[in-house]
Amino acid sequence: MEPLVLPPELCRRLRDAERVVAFTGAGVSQESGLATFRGRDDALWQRFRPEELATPQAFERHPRRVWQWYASRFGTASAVEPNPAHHALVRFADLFPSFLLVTQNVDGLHQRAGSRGVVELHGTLRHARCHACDRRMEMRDAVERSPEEPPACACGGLFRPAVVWFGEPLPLAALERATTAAAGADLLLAVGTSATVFPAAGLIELAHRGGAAVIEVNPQPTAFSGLADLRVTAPAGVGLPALEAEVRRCRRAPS
Ligand code: BV8
Ligand code: ZN
Repeated sequence: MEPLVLPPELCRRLRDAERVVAFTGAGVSQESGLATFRGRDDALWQRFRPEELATPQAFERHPRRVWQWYASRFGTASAVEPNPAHHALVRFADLFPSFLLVTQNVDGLHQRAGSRGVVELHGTLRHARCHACDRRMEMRDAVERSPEEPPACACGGLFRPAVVWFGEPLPLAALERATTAAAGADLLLAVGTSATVFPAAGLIELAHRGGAAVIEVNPQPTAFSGLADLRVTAPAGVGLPALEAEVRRCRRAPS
């Protein structure tokens, strides 16, 4: 990737930035070997339509099929490692007085890389929860106990992955935390997201309207590329370390 050169104005804004939000999607885990949802030809949704699998209706109609898809995704996510993009985001947290990592991903790789206080807008594959009574258990135990079909809960309901499906509300506390941080941010990094799923994707516009500088790290353009102050058109595992070097250079600059 050609060396990143930040326009002086952006360098100044990075130097003075205090409140930073990183907003990530499936693209940040792509270099770990996890398929994304859209874009690439190995995208998950190419093989399955979201309506078929990532909805409560799909689970109620085909519990075994939906459970097996998530059990397999849990296995895959457990078998891969965080990549340089995840590790760069851990280091970003030390560059600014206030840093919040908000992810749409359910793979837990940010936490495994060492990121703390991660806001998971779309839930997590690490846990299963009862579709009827919300009781929780570790996904590892649930899949071990019942790889082929959703385990039954003592209440008679079925366990499902603790992710947010289409048509389901996002966890209120997570959404409020992310919304407040984005609205008050000086800088928002949008990394590896097609920004097509709402209300999560609305965070980018919200930050921009609140006066934040927006930097997009994505090899492809997205619907929000037009409002980005900088586009790093590279894989996140390459683009984020390069951006980190530039941020360090700008923040050493005399204020
Ligand atoms: C809800 C969890 C209402 C499960 C997922 C407006 C407002 C509110 C809702 C809507 C609205 N318009 C439409 C809706 C409905 C819907 C929606 O947004 N639909 C879309 C398809 C139009 N939203 C919902 O249903 C949400 N719920 O609003 O409920 C409500 C309120 C009250 C009461 C009842 C109901 C729930 C949405 C959550 C769905 N769950 N996932 C699971 O993971 O299986 S969504 C799924 O898509 C994942 O979470 C994923 O993260 C997310 C977004 O995808 P991305 O992460 O961006 O990934 P994608 O593959 O799309 O893009 C990857 C990008 O990376 C690409 O741009 C690619 O170029 C780039 N890339 C590739 N390689 C790299 C890279 N970048 C960097 N480096 C690389 N190496
Ligand atoms: Zn139950």
